[in-house]
Amino acid sequence: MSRKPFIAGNWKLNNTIAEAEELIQGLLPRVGAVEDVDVVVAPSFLSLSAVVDSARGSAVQVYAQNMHEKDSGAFTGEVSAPMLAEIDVQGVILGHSERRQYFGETDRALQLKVPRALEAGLIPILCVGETEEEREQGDTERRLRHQVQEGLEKVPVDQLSTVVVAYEPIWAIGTGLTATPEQAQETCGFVRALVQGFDKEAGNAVRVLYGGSLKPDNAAEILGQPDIDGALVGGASLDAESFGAIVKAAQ
Ligand code: G2H
Repeated sequence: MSRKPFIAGNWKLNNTIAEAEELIQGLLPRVGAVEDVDVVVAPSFLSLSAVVDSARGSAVQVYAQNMHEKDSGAFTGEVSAPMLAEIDVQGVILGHSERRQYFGETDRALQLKVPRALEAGLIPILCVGETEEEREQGDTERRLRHQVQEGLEKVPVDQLSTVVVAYEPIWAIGTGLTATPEQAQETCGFVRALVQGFDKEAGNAVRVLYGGSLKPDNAAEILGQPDIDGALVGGASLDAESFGAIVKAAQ
């Protein structure tokens, strides 16, 4: 099964609108015409419109970093799927470990967010991953099973392979530590098997990404693993040259 590689830059809480504009302008000559890889950037909410406008007509897709599971209501400070779709955002990162860790994002909320994103025409990137303690205690598979099963439980079978799943070992995020290619392959293969447990064909087709301190110098080895279809890139996505090099490594 050949799956289209997928490289997403998660800009996290970085870049003013002016800085986001500058970054996308630096990226477009490098990756704006790439057709054989899905290239995604995820700026902060405030920069989304500006980046969508700059990227229009290019191959770069613009995603949000989060959304609420409800379309509207008394949820101060939140943004909904239809609001993102209205400004031509194409997808959304959901359940990033920083949202789970610092903002109390739960598997239960994700169970609602993932199908809601799909209904609004957004491609969800469902993030899963274990802590260092969970890995040391041999608890990685139990944790991932729970996250994948809750996150995908309410997704219609015919839409399962539209979801992108990002495996991000929490101990490797922004720490400079990277899973070895063997560790990353083994765990991404396990994530794929979990999706195959819902539906064999969807599991074969679903894109599984690796995330956690991915850089140009370790990208080729990690992206060369059979069950790794791309990457969710944080720090290295803030530099146009580095992100361009990672996209190239995926081609
Ligand atoms: C993991 C990753 C992108 P970084 O959070 O989501 O960030 O590459 O900085 O570890």
